Amino acid sequence: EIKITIDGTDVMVAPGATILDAAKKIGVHIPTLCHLDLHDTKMVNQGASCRICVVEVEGRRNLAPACATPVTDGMIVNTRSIKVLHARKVVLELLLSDHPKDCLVCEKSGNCELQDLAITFGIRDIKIGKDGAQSTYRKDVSEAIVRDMDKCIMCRRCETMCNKVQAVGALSGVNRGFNAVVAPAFEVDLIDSVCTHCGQCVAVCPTGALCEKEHIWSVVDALADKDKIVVVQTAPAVRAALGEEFGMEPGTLVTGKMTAALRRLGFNYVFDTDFAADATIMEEGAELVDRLTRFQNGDPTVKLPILTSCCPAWVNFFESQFPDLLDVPSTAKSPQQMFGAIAKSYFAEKMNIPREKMVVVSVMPCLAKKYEASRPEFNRDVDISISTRELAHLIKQANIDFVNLPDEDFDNPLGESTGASVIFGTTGGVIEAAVRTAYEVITGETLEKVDFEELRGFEGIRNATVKVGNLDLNIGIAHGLSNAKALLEEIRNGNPKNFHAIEIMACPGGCIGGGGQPYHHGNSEILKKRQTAIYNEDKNKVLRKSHENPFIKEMYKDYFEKPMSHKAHKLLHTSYEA
Ligand code: HC0
Ligand code: SF4
Repeated sequence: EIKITIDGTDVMVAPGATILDAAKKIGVHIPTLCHLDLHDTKMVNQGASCRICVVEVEGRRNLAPACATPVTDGMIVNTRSIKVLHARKVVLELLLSDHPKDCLVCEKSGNCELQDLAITFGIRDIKIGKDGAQSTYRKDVSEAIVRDMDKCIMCRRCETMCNKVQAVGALSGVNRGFNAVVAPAFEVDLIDSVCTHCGQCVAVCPTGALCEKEHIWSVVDALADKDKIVVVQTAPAVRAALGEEFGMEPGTLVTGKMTAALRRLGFNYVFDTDFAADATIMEEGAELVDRLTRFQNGDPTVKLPILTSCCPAWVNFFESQFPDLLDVPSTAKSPQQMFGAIAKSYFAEKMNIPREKMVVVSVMPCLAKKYEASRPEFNRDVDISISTRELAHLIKQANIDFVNLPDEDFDNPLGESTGASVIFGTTGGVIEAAVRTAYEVITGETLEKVDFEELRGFEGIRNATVKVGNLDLNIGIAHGLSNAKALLEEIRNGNPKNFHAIEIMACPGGCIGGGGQPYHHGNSEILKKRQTAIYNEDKNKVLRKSHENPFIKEMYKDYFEKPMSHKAHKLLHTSYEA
């Protein structure tokens, strides 16, 4: 270990640690901007480009960036000398000198790390470059993400996220000087690039350079239109994070308050994506059982492993990067899209609501769901998709005292769900839900212990073997697209681990860490709390297997007949395109 002194306090750290690491150990806060420690992925964006973290090191003439300066034995560091404070102020003024001043109307306002620093440092005037020209770049608006490079500070966090964590490779720094921006290859728009719309770049961007495409006012308009029946569905992961937007502790489950808030906002039916997640298990589970049976009967054409298909960023990823494997994933639509299709067929017919009168709104932890809803093959079954953050804005602007709301239940029939569907919101949950149902279908026995601990956790790639009757079911799980890519390459190379089923979620942690969730700044402790909340909701449910949902049973009896029926294929399944 190495001893260094920071602001008069001694600290011992391992060789290779940076001054920033050492300062964190003793609770000395050094401001950072470009630096980002993505704990859950073990990745660090260490650009050392913004220089806001500079400190004074005794015996050195120049200030040192704390994030990129390794400690040496006996080092004496001052993090708050007048020289340091002046340097940070100049750095900030330089950044702000070429930054738009429309903070009041910026989507990141209140969540912007540059704005926070300007507040902390009491910046009242930006003297540098006062009358100079500002660099400008065209705005790029996709279904999910808005890129406003005028607000980019070239911290490169999005690049690290897009290239290293997600292995997507859509964003990289181009041009020099005033023209420097982060952009897709050949500076095309995101929609024309390999972007999967996962939204993780938005989640880590410290400023308003990368934001989501908002639809708050379309929802308000729909709610105000007396000719419309507005139906809302809420994704599993939203209930585990929405409370954070109202100052509640991470990991607080707000299912009942969320439902109450949606009712007060004026939605005609407050339903749950979880209902459709149960339907997904019926369809995907049946597909899994079908493929396994054919496999055991020696059918050489059967494709294994089956891959989950509920994450639209993942679907986009395999469509563009693994076009040779398009027949491997399940053809089941995602729960969001199954819900839309069910609402506008089964439910609409039951209630006698004409399709053109119904507006389906989804509340998702995800930005890719906005893109998914816009895919032409889904015929706008989901009209509007908003994020967890956007729902929080809607609740705040409607003056609803969220924290003090009573707990209310979802409406029926599309609001009833089982514990199996709730766990969809975390990495490992979809496959655990599928196993709970597949086990009973294959063995004909009742599954007594529904918790499959071996499928849970946060490791980027996990695998487990679950005994299902006389079959050893080999399961793979990946979250984060670089992990997904590694697993997919194994499949392309002959599936040496003999996986039968693989769950993939694009975002680190699964949907609890989605690009539309309250900003968590890579903090894995927050993700863990959200995950615990999800497993608690499952534990507290009376019914914990999708096929036990009484309203799912009724729907199949009255409408779809059975999983993978002709009607189910038409409404609940899809196909993929390279
Ligand atoms: Fe997810 Fe989903 S679990 S993808 O992360 O499958 O967004 O929460 O809604 O559709 O259910 C997101 C979350 C969903 C879907 C479900 C799945
Ligand atoms: Fe969206 Fe979930 Fe996929 Fe992330 S993991 S892109 S939040 S569906």
